[in-house]
Amino acid sequence: MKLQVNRIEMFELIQKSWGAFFHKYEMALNELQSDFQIIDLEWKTKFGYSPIEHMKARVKNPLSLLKKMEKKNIPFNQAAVCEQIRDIAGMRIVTTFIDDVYMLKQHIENREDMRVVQVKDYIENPKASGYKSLHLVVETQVILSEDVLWVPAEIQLRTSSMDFWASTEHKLNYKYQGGAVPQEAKDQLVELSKASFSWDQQMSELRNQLLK
Ligand code: 0O2
Repeated sequence: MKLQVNRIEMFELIQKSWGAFFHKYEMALNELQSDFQIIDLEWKTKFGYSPIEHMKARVKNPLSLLKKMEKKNIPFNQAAVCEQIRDIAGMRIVTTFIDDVYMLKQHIENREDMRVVQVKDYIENPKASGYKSLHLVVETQVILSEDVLWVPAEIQLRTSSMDFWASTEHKLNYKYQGGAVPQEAKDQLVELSKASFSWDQQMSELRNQLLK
């Protein structure tokens, strides 16, 4: 019961007085969105093809942030949260083909205004749930009038079919309050993830044949 009260108090505190803390993450997402919009436009004009199907950005909401702090046992202070939670700014980029995911990774690694600090390849090593995606934890440069910030952000790269699987699975899990999903349904989700990956692979093969 006490934990519940604490959570409510902390939630209210975050909502009331952490506004300035979230600003740098909003700025970082503005930067990232504009960077990838430029890349999308440039590739479309130059090559007639952009690997980016669509993208989405979000700053983690206070409740989701609190849950993560509890899960990771992070003290309730901004410095610790900033240091230990790297996905407060989150960007998802959805591509057509698997190769596009790795092409974008390469592009991000080559940029001077982003530093890749961690790579989690859930395409090569899917999660037990069947989740597939490539996660890059980056620090992105934000130039202020009198300062330069390097703000942490997580970029999730995945194909349309991985995205379809992840958003559907998320909705199904949410319906079951995250945990009580029957084992049979979990097994089915893993199978569906494999099936959708096979589509991804076949589409890639088809593209390679046509490009030849
Ligand atoms: P939301 O709503 O996206 O903010 P770590 O920091 O490495 O100790 P963490 O942060 O759990 O651990 O990292 P992980 O597992 O690499 O990535 C977490 C994010 O990946 C999740 O964000 C989801 O967006 C996505 N994700 C991971 N596993 C699954 C899964 O099984 N199904 C779906 N649909 N998505 C998954 P958040 O923070 O949970 O939420």
